[in-house]
Amino acid sequence: MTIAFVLFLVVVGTLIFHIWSPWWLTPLASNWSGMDETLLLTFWVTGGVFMAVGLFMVYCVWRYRYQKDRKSEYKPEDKKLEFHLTWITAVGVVALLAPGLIVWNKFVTVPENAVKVEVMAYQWGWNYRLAGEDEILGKTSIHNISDDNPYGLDLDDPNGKDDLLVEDADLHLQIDKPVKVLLRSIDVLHNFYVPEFRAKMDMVPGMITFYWFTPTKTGEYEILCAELCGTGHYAMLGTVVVEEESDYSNWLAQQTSFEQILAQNKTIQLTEKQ
Ligand SMILES: [Cu+2]
Repeated sequence: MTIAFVLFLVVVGTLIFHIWSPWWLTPLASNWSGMDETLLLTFWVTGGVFMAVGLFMVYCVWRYRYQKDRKSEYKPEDKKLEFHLTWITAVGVVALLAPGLIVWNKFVTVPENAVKVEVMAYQWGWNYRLAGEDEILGKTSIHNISDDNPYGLDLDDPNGKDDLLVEDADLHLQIDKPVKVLLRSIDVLHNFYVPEFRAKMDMVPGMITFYWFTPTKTGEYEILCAELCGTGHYAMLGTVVVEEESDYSNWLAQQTSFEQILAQNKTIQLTEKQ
């Protein structure tokens, strides 16, 4: 009886803790309410199964407790029960997976009007590249990466000349404008994660991965690296500032283009030679 009671407390206690838990989702600041819905559905399915299995165990411990003149029965198979359990499990697994696949498909189907922002991860920080006035990001290649050209921009591609290179952990975005985030890494695996946007994806050296979202609330949001990437991983932080168009334009005007950086480097080299 005591064991049944303790088991019952564990089941009910877990439920109460889950409902009143202080560790709940941060307020949503993007269009991805679908992520929250799939997450809640997962909680319902796994929570329902947890309650059912837990309470069934409580029942069994109580109902079939030891009694001197009672004999146990050997029943290795039950076709009907197995049939039902297989179907219930199948429905549960489909409920867990199907909505996620639908949301994932939307997550990587980028709308045409999305602004392209490249995120360049390194041990241990974030840099960004935005398209200049031509709204086209210049071509890059890992073979071009050097101290003078940390993004590996193609010097022969005219589209890259006006690209804005943000060598800072702060990224500004305009509210209600869809963004396509192009993810690159210069060294090891990283993961660009902003909890409020419900968006994250691995960044793989030599590859460009991507997703999109629309920021829907102004404010400052913390960027976390969500892939263990070395001893400085915990400190690989940054900030996304979502702001109105005028503030965003002001920030954009302060950024330096690739062309300007090339010119600066040339002057430095020339003065060093003299
Ligand atoms: Cu990292």
